[in-house]
Amino acid sequence: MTPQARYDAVVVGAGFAGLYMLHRLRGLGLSVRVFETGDGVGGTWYWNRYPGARCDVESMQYSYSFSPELEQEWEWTERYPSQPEILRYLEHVADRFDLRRDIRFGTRVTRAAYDETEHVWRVETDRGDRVAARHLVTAVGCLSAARVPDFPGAASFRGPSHHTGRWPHEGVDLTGLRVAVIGTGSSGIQSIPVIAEQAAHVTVFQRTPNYSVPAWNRPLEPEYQSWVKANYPGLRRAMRESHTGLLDPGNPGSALEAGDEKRAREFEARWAKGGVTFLGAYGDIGISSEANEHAAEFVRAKIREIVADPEVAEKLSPRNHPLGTKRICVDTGYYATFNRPDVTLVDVREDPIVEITPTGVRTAAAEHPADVIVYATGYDAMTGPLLAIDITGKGGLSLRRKWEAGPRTYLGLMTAGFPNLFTVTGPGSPSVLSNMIVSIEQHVEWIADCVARLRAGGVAAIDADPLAEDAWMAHVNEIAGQTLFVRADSWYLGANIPGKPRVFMPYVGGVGVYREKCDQVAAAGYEGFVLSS
Ligand code: NA7
Repeated sequence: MTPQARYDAVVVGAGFAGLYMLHRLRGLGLSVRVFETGDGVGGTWYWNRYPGARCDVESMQYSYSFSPELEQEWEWTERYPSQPEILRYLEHVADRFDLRRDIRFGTRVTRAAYDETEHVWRVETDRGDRVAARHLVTAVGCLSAARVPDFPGAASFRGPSHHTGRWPHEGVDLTGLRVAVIGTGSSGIQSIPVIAEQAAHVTVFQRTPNYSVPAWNRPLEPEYQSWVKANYPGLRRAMRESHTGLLDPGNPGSALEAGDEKRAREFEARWAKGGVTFLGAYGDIGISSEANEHAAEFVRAKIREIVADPEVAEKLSPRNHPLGTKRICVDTGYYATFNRPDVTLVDVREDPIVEITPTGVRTAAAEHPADVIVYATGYDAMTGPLLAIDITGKGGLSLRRKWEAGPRTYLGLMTAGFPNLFTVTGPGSPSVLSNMIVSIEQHVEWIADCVARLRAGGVAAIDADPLAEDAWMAHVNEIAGQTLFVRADSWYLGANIPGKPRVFMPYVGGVGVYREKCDQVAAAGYEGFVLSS
């Protein structure tokens, strides 16, 4: 038997989080092994190669801040970065910081078990690796467990079918084909206009219409890029202290107190600017149904303005959830695409999908022929990628068991009973409600500092105190309950996965407030954690 390789730390995943985690831990002089399922770096941006894939956070804000040199040398080309550009950026980062030599690609971690006698994690992979490490960091992404619904007959379909998050690397030529797209979240909304340009016909199967705001994407103005680069330190600080990790601080005023005219002006200005900061028009949009309805109706009016057929416009108009309670989408020509004669919208609440046939999609009312099916059907968000690994902590406690009724963490960083296991942007942290890069950097830096202090102090293990975890979970739930978020059947709540517990997973308190809390905990000698030598 070969002796088990030993590392100071194992990191799972080589996306934005895993790459930076590796860099920081290596900077502390630790031996680190990263395991990555993909054959290259990039995580989300390695997998999501569907037509039109683009980030909805602006380029100048969707980048690492840890290296001023990197920040200055990288040139973004568009207001919103496309998937290929983000992937190029991450490949550059991997090369620049010589990260690849510690990453094992094409390797999925299948199991991780905590060995209490030695205070190490024993990690296994699908390639037969057996390694041990004092610290285990999951950097597995929040939207990486792709989900294809279990439609009857799906296997009988004769043509190719692709989930947007598992798009073939060589691309898919849709020229002249009939394409069925199922799902109208961000991935559907971004890809449908691009697919429609190529395909002979597109049939869009929509279960829930979403609110979408124009991106007004364009080449990045060189003057703007230079200005941001010259002012990065202050701008990054503002992002870290903000609510969402974005530069737009949002208007704290009330939509209810603003008169009709002022409100319309504010919404128009934000629509004209484009992007997710539409949500920041008024401070009460996220908490008052009445305030929210003003913003929602503004978007519906825009849909009616853009879409020529009033019946189609009505079908595209979201009415069953408040604006922003499912992730708001940012599009390029989405609504206008439905004015094309070769694009058909099917409302599957009215006319449900019955089965996939060898030649298309059959709904209760009709057969929709298709040569290709695109599943833009989303992810088992946040917990999916973690629970895909068989993780067992102290006393053989399995994470799947512990989280049966929903994820439980202290600060979204650790879960009691699983010592030395850290989760980057895990449930219970701002994570998907924020600019992910800001949240990733904050977690990575907190974890690296923690590991350094534990090692310096001869501490063998850190674990969350169950009481601190209970209190944190109560707080996470309480503040989510004060918002409209809990009113939508969203993936934030696990509602898109049949049987998944309905628990609001991310922390809505804001990245600035959250960072302060994490820093206070560390400054107080890791309050709420149990340290053992
Ligand atoms: P999303 O946002 O989860 O969207 C998935 C879409 O697929 C959504 O419209 C779903 O409708 C639809 N869906 C899921 N299951 C079905 C079935 N069974 N039948 C019909 N339609 C279905 O995933 P995306 O990939 O678009 O975006 C993920 C995130 O990436 C996004 O939020 C950004 O953060 C970036 P539903 O709304 O559940 O009724």
